[in-house]
Amino acid sequence: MANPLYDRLIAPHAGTETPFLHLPDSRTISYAAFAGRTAQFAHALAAMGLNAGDRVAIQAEKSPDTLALIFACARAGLIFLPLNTGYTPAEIGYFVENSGAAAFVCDATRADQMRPVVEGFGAQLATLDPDGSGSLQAAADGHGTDFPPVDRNPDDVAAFLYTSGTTGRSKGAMLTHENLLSNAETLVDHWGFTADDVLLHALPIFHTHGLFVATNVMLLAGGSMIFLPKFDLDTVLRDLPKATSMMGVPTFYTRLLDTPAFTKDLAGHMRLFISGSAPLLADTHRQFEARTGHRILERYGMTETNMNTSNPYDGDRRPGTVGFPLPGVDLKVCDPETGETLPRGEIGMIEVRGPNVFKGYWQMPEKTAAELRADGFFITGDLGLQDADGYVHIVGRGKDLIISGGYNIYPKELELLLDDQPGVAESAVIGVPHPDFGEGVVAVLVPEAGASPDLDAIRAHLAESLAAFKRPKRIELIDALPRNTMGKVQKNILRDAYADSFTK
Ligand code: MLC
Ligand code: AMP
Repeated sequence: MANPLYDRLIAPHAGTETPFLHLPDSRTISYAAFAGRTAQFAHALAAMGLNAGDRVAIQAEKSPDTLALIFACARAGLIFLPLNTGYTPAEIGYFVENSGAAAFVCDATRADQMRPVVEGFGAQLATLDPDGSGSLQAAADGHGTDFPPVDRNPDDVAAFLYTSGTTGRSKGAMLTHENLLSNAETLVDHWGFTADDVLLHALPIFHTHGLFVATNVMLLAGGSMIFLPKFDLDTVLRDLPKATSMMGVPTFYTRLLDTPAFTKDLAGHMRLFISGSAPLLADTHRQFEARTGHRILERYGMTETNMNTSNPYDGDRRPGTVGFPLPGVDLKVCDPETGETLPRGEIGMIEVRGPNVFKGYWQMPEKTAAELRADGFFITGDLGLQDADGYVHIVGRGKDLIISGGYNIYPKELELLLDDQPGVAESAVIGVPHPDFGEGVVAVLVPEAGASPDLDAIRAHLAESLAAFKRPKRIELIDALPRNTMGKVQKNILRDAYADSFTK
C-alpha cells in the first residue's frame, strides 16, 4: 500500500514533536500535531461521503488548518483545488462547475454568498476558519488522529491548479503525486534545505510557489516555517532574525529594499533568499547584494511544470538569468512556428520535459494536445535563450499574460467583460511597468460612436466579477486601437504609449 505524498511528506515525521509551524501568536505546531490534524480532516472528508478521486475546492484563508486540509485530501486520495481567497462567487462558480468538485470549503464569512453558487453545481459546502470555528473543523475535532492513507499510484492526480489561457477560460492543470514529489526532492537537494532550516513563509498557499515549492520542500527537509498570513513588511522585518531562508516574489524584495529598516544586520545571518514567479530585475538583484551581501537565487517555474530552472546554490548566481535546467529537466529553445530546436544563444520558445511536467488539462484534450507534445515537451509560452555558459534568460512572453506581484492576469478575461459594457466598442488590456507589482494592469477602451462610457459603472461591474488583483489600476479612453495590416491589435504600441502610467 502506498500514497507517495503522504509517505514522503507526512509519515516520516508523524511521531515527532519537532516544530513544523511557528505562528504569529507564538504558538508552535509540531510535526506530530500537524500529521494528526491531517488525519482528523481526512476522517471528516470521508464522513461527507467523499471518495478517492473526488475533487475538493478550497478557498480558505491561510492557516495551519487550511494547510492540514490540503494534505488531508492527499492522504484520503482526494484531489484538492486551492483557490485564491480573492475570487468572487462568479469566478468560484466556474472552478466548481469545471472541476465537478464534490465539496467546496470556504471561510464562514463567505458561506452565504457562495452556498447558492456551489450547491447549484452539486458541491457540498463546509466552512473552515482561522479561529478554528468552521463546520469542517468541528467535524474534524471529533475524530481520531490516525487515518490509514488511501492507496495512490505516483501517476494519480493529487491537485488541480487552475491557470488561465489566452482564450480567457481557466484550465485545470492536473498535477500528480510524482510531479509534486519529484520536484520537491530535486529542490531540497539543489538548494541545500535541511531540518535546521527555518523558512520565512509569507506567500499565499493557493499557488505553486507557496504550496509546492515552499511547503513541500520544508516537509521533505523536516525543517520549520514561520507561517505568516501574508506579506506584511513590519512582521517580516520582525521575524527575519529567526529565519534561515525566505522564498518570495520580486515584490517582496523591492518592498524590503524600499525600507531603510532592512539592513545588512537584519539579513546577514540568512542562508538563502530565493525569488521567482515573475522576473527579478537585475537592478533589484544588485541593490540587494549591495545592501545585504546576499545574492538572491532566482529560479523559474510555472503551474504546469513546477520548477524548471534555478541559479546555482554553490556557484555564480547571475542577475537577469534564471540559471540552469534543474536535474532531470530537459529544456530546449525552439522556433515558435516550426518547433525546431534553435542553435544555442538564439531567442525562441522555451519547452521543458521531465517528471515535474503535469499530466494535462482536466477534460480539455485539445488544449492539452496544443501545449503538451506527444514526446513529453511542454510549450511554456515563455520566450528565452540559453547563453554560452548554459544560463537560461527569459526575454519575453509568447502568451498574452500580465504578471502583477506574482499573480497572473489574462488580458482576454478582462477584455471579454469590458467589450460587453454599455458604450464600449472594444478594449485592450495591457501590463505596463509598476514600481511595486512589476507590472500594473491598464485597460484601454474605445467608446462606441458618440458614446461616453460610464467608467464608475464599469469599475463596479468589474468589482462584482473579478478578484481585486485582476482589476485595472487605470482605465484609459482612446479613439481607435492600433492594428497591424492583419487587423491584430498592436499591444506593444499601447504598452509604449502608457508605459509611464505608474512610474510618473
Ligand atoms: C494585491 N493587490 C494586487 C496584488 N496584490 N494588485 C495587483 N497585483 C497583485 N499581486 C491589490 C489589492 O487587492 C488591493 O486592491 C491593492 O492591490 C493593494 O494591496 P496591498 O495591500 O498592497 O497588497 P498586499 O496584500 O500587500 O499583496 C501584495 C503581494 C501579494 C505582492 C504581497 O500580491 C502576494 O503575496 N503575491 C504573491 C503571489 C504568488 O504567490 N504568486 C506565485 C504564483 S506561482 P484594492 O482594490 O483592494 O485596494 C507561480 C509559479 C512560480 O507563478 O514560478 O512560482
Ligand atoms: P503561473 O502560471 O502562475 O505558474 O506563472 C508562470 C509564469 O511565470 C511563467 O510561465 C513565467 O512567465 C513566469 N515566471 C516564473 N518565474 C519566473 C522568473 N524567475 N522570471 C521570469 N518569469 C517567471
